[in-house]
Amino acid sequence: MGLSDDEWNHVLGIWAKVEPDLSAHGQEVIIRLFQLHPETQERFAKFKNLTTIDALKSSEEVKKHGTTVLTALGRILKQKNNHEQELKPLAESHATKHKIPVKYLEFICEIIVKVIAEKHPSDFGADSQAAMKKALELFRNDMASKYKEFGFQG
Ligand code: ZNH
Repeated sequence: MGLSDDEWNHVLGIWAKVEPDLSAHGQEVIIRLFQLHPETQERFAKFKNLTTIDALKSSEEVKKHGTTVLTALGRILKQKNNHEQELKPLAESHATKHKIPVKYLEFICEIIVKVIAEKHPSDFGADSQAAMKKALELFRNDMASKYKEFGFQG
């Protein structure tokens, strides 16, 4: 089920507040993902050496990856569900190369909502949060169905 115009306005409105500081948001999301779900860090050959919270926090590579992830996600959200072109290459790499289970996408989406809520308490009210959760659910569902097209059960 899609989002209404009003819901998309909420999603893109809060995203406009996230964008000016995308790398700090991205860094926080990645670090929290690794802290809460250590098995996710094992998927990254390039982050295996970062074994302490201080190492994660001071890593420019982590920051850079966080920016990459949120930039891609922002591009997808801005398509308001007409995201086939943006989603397909991402689904392909995550299905065939990185092999990232849908469960891990759930983890990161939940963390994204929490990080935005903490950083923007007065701009991310209940309606916006609900709209963002719905948009991320659409994203995950479409990733999951594309995964299957690429032969990955997720
Ligand atoms: Zn991911 C990579 C996005 C989630 C893991 N990613 C990546 C990139 C991007 C992204 C854009 C680059 C390009 C390619 O494709 O490769 N992600 C993203 C997004 C999301 C994600 C948007 C959601 C939201 N990932 C994820 C998760 C995980 C991952 C959850 C795990 C757990 N990724 C990954 C890896 C990689 C990537 C491993 C590779 C890295 C390097 O560089 O090495």
